[in-house]
Amino acid sequence: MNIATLRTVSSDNLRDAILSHLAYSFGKTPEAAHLEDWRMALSYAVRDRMVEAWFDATRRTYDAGAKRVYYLSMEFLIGRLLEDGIVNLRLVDQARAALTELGLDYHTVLENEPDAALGNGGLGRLAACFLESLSTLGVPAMGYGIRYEHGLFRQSFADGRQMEAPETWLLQRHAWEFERPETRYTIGFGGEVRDEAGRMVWTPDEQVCAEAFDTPIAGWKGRWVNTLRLWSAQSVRPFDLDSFNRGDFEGAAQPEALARTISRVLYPDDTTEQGKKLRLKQEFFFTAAALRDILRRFDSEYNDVALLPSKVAIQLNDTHPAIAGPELVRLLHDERGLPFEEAQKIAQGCLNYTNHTLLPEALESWNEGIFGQLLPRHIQIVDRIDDAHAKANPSRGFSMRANHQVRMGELSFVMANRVNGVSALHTGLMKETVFKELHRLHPERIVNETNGVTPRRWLLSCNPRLSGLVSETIGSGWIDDLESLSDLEPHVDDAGWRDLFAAAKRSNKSELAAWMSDTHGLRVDPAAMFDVQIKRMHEYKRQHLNILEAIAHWQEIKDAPNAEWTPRVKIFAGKAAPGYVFAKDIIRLINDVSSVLNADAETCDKLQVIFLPNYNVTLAERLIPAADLSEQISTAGKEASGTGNMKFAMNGAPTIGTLDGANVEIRERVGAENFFLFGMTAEEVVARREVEGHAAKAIEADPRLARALEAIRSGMFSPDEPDRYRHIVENLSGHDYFLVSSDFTDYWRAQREVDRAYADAASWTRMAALNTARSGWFSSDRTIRGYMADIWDAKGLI
Ligand code: 4GP
Repeated sequence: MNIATLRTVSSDNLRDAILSHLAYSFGKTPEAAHLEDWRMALSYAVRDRMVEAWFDATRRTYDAGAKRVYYLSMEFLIGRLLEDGIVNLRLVDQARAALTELGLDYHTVLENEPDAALGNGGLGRLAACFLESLSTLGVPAMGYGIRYEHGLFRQSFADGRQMEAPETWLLQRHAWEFERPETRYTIGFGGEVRDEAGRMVWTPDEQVCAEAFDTPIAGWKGRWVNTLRLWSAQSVRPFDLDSFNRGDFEGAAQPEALARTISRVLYPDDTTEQGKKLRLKQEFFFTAAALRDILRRFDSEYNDVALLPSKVAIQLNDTHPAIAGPELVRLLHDERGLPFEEAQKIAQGCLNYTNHTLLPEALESWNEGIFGQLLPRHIQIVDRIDDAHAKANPSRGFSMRANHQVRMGELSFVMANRVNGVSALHTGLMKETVFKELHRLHPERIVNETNGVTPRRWLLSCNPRLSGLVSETIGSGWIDDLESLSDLEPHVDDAGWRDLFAAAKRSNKSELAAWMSDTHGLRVDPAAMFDVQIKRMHEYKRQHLNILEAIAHWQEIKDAPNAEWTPRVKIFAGKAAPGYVFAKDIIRLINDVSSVLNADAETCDKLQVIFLPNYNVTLAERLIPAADLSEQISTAGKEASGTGNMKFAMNGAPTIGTLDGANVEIRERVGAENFFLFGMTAEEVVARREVEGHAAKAIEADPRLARALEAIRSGMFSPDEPDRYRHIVENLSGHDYFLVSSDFTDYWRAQREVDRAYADAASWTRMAALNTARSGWFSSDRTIRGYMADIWDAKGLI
């Protein structure tokens, strides 16, 4: 190879650019290169092509004096970025050809990239979709979060039990970030506050340094590129050479290790005092660094802080960055000398808050002891805000301080210009439940922005067969105008077109089946219905309702093995929080049931249960295009929105679901006849809980349910430990807060309807295709436009 001919890194020819990076960025010849080197070289070659648009976006934003949007989130569940980049820059054919020429397989190279699991679930994945849509729409925006060294844990199973191992995505080289050693802020904790002639001065007794790492996020066609800025915690003190020279190597390394703890792990276990403190530290760490960065940028353009609300919109993704309220007030009042009321008003003009859950245990509140110790000045500011709010609304007994707790939801609400829910139902419930009092006081503040997902990743990139067919049928305008998927509608009645739609699904299923066989040694028949439930494990999401139905169905098949059954493979994937024992027990139960059912020669060609380990974005990208049926079966009133539900619909998998979260809007749009509805409504759920012995009554009324529960109770699925799941059975027959038993009978009915519908291939395909054609509204581009108009008052610059 003649290296001299390959000098230009920005070569138009992707192959040359890859070889050039291999040589000059990684010091490797093609002969010596490992797969990771190739992946890195390709990533750099793709990244180079974003840089110009990135600079351009920055320049245009400054030139236009445009309002900027800042999205503060503890989680950005971005997954892999290489394919995203290739797809959005429309380099797929080139990249494929270049790699083929170099003797490499495109998919093998892409799959070498670690999945950046810097989030737990929906809230984090939503943030990632939003970043991509913000770039697609040319909105001057920036995401701020934490550069966790360890993302969400890696899940495996031992005897069916969830095992957790650290996720080590940063052990491999990461192609996408630019370290910014010059962008560092010192963040303080603890210490004391002194009143110096009426001016409050906070002197922290602990400090860490937040250093920025930037990842470019390219929108569709690479026309606009925004930045995801993640903060890494480092010691402010230089390496302690004295200790080192004395031979105290541990002591010398300690400050660094302690400081780094803050950005080491996503969501440390917060069941301990130490864990709680660390979590609060993380929240303040990234929020304070972001605010300092935002103000620094603002100051470089304007010299009047009164302009802040017209130039800056800050979105708090849930309450995790809620400390932004008091911190911004502190920066403006304590540090810049603005009167308190004015500082508060400016802060309120910039801040907005998205609520993602109504579950009481997920609404953050901090013990005032811990809060006051770590943030002694902020607790004073919270009290002052609280007092002012109480004075302005004297007839209400409302406070953001109750039972020695600081309530972050209330704080976020009071400090926000707009507060939003993430689906119509959820927003309505926010008004009626958690924020009832505040909504009455500020009736204009709550707005709804139903979630969406980016069609670039969740259709174009993850499902090339279907997206190819869609583009052949209606052109490629749908990619950034998803509502135009409705142009597919006339084709669903064309048998020839339906065959193509069905063939795409079948090929996706065969591919998944082959992957499950190669990777997990599982044998499944791609002709069977793939019935998929993938999401975090939680009682409200009711994976146990699904497995209970599987048991009952299996028992029914065993009663009449020669009857006509619609073959099904039930596929589960999802992680349980390490401290959530009940959710972990549900995982184990599903695995135990799977062992028994899959080994049953009489039934296994009719019903199989599979639990795939280590659910992450990459696995979702594999499963969703191959799904026939989407399980969205939460107890009504509990799922704020769901976004997986949208991805499935888009990829032609009808939903079996309750009237919960965005299911309601999905059903409205795809049509009731293309959605398998079951279960109680949110209102009925509340009423049902009041019925004495509701679970026992439901079991008494449904012999199938009783028999399935009895099978679990008797130890049929855990013969070595018959009592293993007794507590689950007791829960479902007793308290049953999530109303699994009460919803079982109707779920069963809906599942049999699914069986019948699936058996009629033509009408099933029509239904699946209508789901795709009518899901255009669920693009995150639409959601972001909603935020721009209703919340941020921001404009796109392209
Ligand atoms: C999730 C909600 O549970 C889900 O319904 C919603 O679609 C998603 O946020 C995005 O809005 N909440 C979380 C969380 O992930 O950590 O509270």
